[in-house]
Amino acid sequence: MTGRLDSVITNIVEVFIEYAEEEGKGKKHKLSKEELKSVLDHEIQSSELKGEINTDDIEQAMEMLDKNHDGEVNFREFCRCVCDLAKCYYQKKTGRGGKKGKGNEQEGEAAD
Ligand SMILES: [Ca+2]
Ligand SMILES: [Ca+2]
Repeated sequence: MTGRLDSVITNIVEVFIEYAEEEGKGKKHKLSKEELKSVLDHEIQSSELKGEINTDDIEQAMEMLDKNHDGEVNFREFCRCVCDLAKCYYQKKTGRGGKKGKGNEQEGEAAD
């Protein structure tokens, strides 16, 4: 038996590994700009989520995700990206946690 979260978690890891190794250039355990574009283009298909990340401007997406500014997206940064998308989707679905802080951490439990 595989639970839904089992699939989510294994998929996140497998997708990251698969794309991080894709081009053989840059670091194997990180996503280069090209690899990031590739993963976003191929592995995000719903228009709702696509709207959250602009892959036409991959420079900007990279800047947003590359928290430690080494020019690549590591697994931690990738997880944050997936998590942010999940939060966006949650907000859209439930209308909760409205404010969309760009980049800055805010755990939305404040005055609702
Ligand atoms: Ca790579
Ligand atoms: Ca980075």
